[in-house]
Amino acid sequence: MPEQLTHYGSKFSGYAHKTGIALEEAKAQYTHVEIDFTNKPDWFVSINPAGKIPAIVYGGAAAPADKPSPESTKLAESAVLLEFIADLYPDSGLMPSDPVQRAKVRFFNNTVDTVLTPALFGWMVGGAPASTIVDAFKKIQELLPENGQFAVGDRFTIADASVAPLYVRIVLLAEKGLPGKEQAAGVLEALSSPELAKFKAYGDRLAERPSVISAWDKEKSLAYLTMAIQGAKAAK
Ligand SMILES: N[C@@H](CCC(=O)N[C@@H](CS)C(=O)NCC(=O)O)C(=O)O
Repeated sequence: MPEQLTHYGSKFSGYAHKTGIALEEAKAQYTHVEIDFTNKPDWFVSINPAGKIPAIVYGGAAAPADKPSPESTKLAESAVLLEFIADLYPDSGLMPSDPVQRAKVRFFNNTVDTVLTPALFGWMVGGAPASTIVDAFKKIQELLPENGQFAVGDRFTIADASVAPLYVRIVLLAEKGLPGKEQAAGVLEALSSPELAKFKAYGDRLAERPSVISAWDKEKSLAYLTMAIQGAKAAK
């Protein structure tokens, strides 16, 4: 039986969206502490010295969010936390038990982190063209199994929790015509083409998942991302 778990996240952070989804999928018992990462409380560095969300405080006696029990363990980094949540709840299927499937989950997540994430930032604030995102989508699509609804088969895993926050944000930004009309239109056009049909069906399936919907605040995310895009444009 897992011990007490406190999740420090934000409903408008893409990284914390990943861990929020995993906790919901695991049906974990946990306390969510909302941290505005654009204006963090001073005490938060005692939870994660790097000052970043998501973070998890695990174990020890129940205590206030800003003064966790000395017996608790403080953990950070979304990739680490996704595996930790899967380890705490092995029956959730968030991490398969088969070694080959486990390697596939990790390879999928590595592709999300090294290909799709930089593509999103380049497209969103760096002026990169739509093809940057489209090429990254194609690389993810190549990893999808021939049969199966999710990243590595028929069960939702932390691979799906990892890519979903990026997919929903890219679609949202593209639908709103951000970061630029041409960049947005190119992504939407590619998503409605047969070439990306399999990836789009997969992404849309994730977007409809209750865990994916409940672990973010779409309006706040849009406001934050719009501000980030405008800030980057003003700095040029
Ligand atoms: N590599 C980290 C990145 C986390 C991250 O950058 N979080 C942002 C919010 S989306 C944050 O906390 N930023 C505040 C800061 O850097 O001070 C992870 O995967 O958890």
